[in-house]
Amino acid sequence: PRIHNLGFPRIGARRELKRALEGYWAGRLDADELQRRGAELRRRHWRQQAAAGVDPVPVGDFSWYDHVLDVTAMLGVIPERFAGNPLDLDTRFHMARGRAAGRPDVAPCPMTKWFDTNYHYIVPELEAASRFRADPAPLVAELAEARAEGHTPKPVLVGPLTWLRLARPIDGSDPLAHADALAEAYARLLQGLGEAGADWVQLDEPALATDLPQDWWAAAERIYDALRTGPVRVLLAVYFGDAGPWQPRLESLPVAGLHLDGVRATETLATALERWDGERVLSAGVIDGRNVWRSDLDALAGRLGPAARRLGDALWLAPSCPLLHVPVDLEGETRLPEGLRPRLAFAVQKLDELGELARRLDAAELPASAGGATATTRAEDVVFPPERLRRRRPYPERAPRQREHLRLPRVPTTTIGSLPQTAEIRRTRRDWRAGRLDDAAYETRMREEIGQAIAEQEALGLDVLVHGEAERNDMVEYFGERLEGIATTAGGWVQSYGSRCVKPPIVHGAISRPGPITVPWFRHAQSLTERPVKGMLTGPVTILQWSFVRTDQPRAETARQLAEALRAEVAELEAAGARIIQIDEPALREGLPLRAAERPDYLRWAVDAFRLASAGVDDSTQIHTHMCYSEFGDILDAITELDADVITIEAARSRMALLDAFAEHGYPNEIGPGIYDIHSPRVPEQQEMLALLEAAARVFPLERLWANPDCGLKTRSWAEIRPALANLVAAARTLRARHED
Ligand code: THG
Ligand code: ZN
Repeated sequence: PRIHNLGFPRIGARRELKRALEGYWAGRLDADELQRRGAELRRRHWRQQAAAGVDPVPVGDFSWYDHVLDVTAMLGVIPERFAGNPLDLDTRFHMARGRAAGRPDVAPCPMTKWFDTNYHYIVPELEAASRFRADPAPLVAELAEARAEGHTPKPVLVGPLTWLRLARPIDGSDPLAHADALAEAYARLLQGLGEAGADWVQLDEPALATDLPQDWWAAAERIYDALRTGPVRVLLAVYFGDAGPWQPRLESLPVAGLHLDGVRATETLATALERWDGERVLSAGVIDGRNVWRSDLDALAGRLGPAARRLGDALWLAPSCPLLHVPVDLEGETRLPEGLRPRLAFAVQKLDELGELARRLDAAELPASAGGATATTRAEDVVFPPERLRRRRPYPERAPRQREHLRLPRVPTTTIGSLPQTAEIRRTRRDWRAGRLDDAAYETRMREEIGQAIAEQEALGLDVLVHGEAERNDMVEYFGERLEGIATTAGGWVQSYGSRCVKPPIVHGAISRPGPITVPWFRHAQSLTERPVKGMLTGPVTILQWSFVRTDQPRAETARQLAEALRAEVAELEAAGARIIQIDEPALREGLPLRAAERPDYLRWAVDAFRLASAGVDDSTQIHTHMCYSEFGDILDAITELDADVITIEAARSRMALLDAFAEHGYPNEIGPGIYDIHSPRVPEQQEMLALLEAAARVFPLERLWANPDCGLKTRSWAEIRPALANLVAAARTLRARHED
């Protein structure tokens, strides 16, 4: 068999792309230097892949900001407010980050999650009047680069169906009306790539692995039919699942090659391997592109042996999906726990595995038996003891006890948890990690930061305070570093969006809590004020969702173990005097399976995990949760079932549209719809926030309403948040006075 790769991480093993981008945006690097550094990364990545035996190599997986945006630009679909050449790099940066040539106030295109990953793409904006002007020039240039380096390049593009499915019709028009024009535009792109010497072109169609309505399938058939006569061979890549009931329809699309996800859809690939006739290429995605574990090559060789002998070079081996979602290289990870490293494979190691697998198959070194280590228990078997999932009394009976305990005004003011991470705080943490600052000095500095944070909040007149989270980098990494059974890496960066990356922790064993995590910081903060300070935790589902997790047990079991550890932390916070404990679950929504049929099961154990973490407290202790980046409409039942006393949500941007959903559905407990959009440097006026509060007060009684920003304040500066929070406090006070009775 041949081996190929659907896509390599673009960020660079040392985040070279991030450095280059941020240097360019800050004006420290000129466009030539930026281009030089990008070319250097591409060259290095092609060499690394070729060294592993990958042939052809992917081209077009590199992107300056987002590969969906690159295709949008090559299709020439750019919103009017960004008038400019869509193929100019700066135009793409403007679309991604806001601003337009000479105009600082132009809103960026929306950004949202790429399927069920932590990667964010720039949403194409489409209108009835949109027209395509296809030009593959940027990709053609990279193609030439790869050829000059002696590689056989395989251009990679987000496929037409997926692009159209992800596009947002801003005028409410039907995106399918563009299907034929889009097919023509893609045909033109393929034509250009063929003329530039491409043999194969990979079209990525993960949308075919979601619940796709019948008319969309009809469109897929029309579009691929229109592409069949072009000069290039199309490799259609479906990943993150299979086509479900439409799998036969997928397999009969007129393409020269088909890639299937053998990790998420193992059975579907097995069936295809059995009956593939060898006239078309079958790409078997057998190495997990969504996780960091080494593969069981013996088992894979066993599974693939017969098809490999029969199909020869019509069988291609690949990772299950592009390697965008895993870190680049294990090299340099020297501080992992004993015995973990040999179990891990990052992108470079995954390609080595593919090479090794191909060698074994070619040498017919087939093991007698096959069978990899997969989970032996199922999610249904994971037991969340029911008696530990319920607060003692229902919310209406808890609320008066909490009121008694907390003595807060109506519509209390608070913030979500994090306060500005100043350059000073970052430097302190860096110095401590590098050993330039000892533990005692670090702790002293952080306690000073907490002291300042408490004083600032008291001066602003906030009712419920936070310690500010100066000691935390990424919240998930922070908890990962402090729990047993979870490892964190030195440089295992994965792109989240643009130049922004995260280092997902690796859950490799049984999770336990060796000692208190947040309690000493809380205790210090609460000792400085009479007002309640919130204990601040990240929830079990979010830690799970933003980590690499074990595959030898169900995700539900990992969530349960996380919840037990957090429950112990909650108990200790309460014992230390916390009257309010917030457990954030921003990733609850994104954990939803791509297929509707699998969602109820997920929601059941996700809700149970939150309740296991939170329900152990006294009825007078108030549990808060916070969610953002989400459209909550379809999970309102689950949100209600969390039974948090208070939920704070992102709402300011949508001008409280979200409230309608809550109003319609009904939400029985307390709610803090964000009235200050923290994603913008703008300082909202008191009147503006008051209007949002009044809108909320029409839906919720004042007794169940809170006033707070949309999200944490760590990305903002004190100069921005001081006046904004002062206005927020004033707005709440005005509201209270107006509604005195
Ligand atoms: N943590 C984790 N996942 C996330 C978020 C998070 N996924 C969704 C959303 N938030 C993604 N948003 C961001 C926002 C900022 C950054 C990363 C993801 C970010 N990262 C720093 C950077 O790239 O410079 C590195 C952070 C660090 O030093 O640890 O700013 O909040 N897990
Ligand atoms: Zn948030």
